[in-house]
Amino acid sequence: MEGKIINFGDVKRDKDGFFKIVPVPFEKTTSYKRGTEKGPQKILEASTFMELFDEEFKFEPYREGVFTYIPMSFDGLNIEEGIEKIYSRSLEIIDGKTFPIFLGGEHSITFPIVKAFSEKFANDFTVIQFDAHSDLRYSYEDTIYSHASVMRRVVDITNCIQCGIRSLCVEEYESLDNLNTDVFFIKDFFEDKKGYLNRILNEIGDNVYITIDVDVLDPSCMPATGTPEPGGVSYLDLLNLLENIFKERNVIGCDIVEFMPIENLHYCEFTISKLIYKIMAYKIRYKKTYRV
Ligand SMILES: [Mn+2]
Repeated sequence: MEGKIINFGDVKRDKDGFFKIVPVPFEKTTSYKRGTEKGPQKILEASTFMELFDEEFKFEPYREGVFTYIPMSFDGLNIEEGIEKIYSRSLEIIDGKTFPIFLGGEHSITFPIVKAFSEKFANDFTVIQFDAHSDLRYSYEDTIYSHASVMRRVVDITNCIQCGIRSLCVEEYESLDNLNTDVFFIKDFFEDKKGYLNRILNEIGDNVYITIDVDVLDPSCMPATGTPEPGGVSYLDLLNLLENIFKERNVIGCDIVEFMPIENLHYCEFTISKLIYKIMAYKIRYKKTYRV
């Protein structure tokens, strides 16, 4: 484990807090470059410099209570053992009353987390993925638990909507008709942003889990990721989609993955830290006005 334990936002660590921040610095299958294991610590460090007042909603989201877990350790574990550890830890954390936010690490962590949610929520939820890549390969580099095949595992558990997609291989494209998922390509977003949101809302159930691969953002605002793809959404585009999803549905938890810090490019960790705080603000702002 690296560094000292920081509570997100540098507020009092509240074990009964509504928000559970779970650092999962798992990195065993990244393809091009390494460094996502340092993501959670950098995000937590940046969060200590954030203003805690949300100027848009005029409240302080942290007042619902924040508890950041000690980062999980994967030393000496192989891929399968790491996945199993994330699954059993998630089962302990998910209680249906608090709101967990998992910080990757690589995208592989989403499968064991969703598997744990499926036990608690009896598969009665949709997974919305924000990502440049569809991650639907059956396996990649000799493992079915690769970050590049994570959604292929997830679509076997529950139905999915994939947003922001602009990179996939022919095998993935040809499999789309047979899989429990809908891919919404990025081009459709830039042609009609409102229509894109409505398509998402039309296809999702009452309960939603959100997985955000930071490479859904355009590399101009988020270069700090292992496999960046040009032509992504802006920070404000992403916030707008998220806000409307929180407004219209019951979001049960989320993860933010594939952040790979770049030395001396600290705006990236500040961007993600603020993104997480806005998610907390949306959850509080809308949870009392909409309930399934
Ligand atoms: Mn991706």
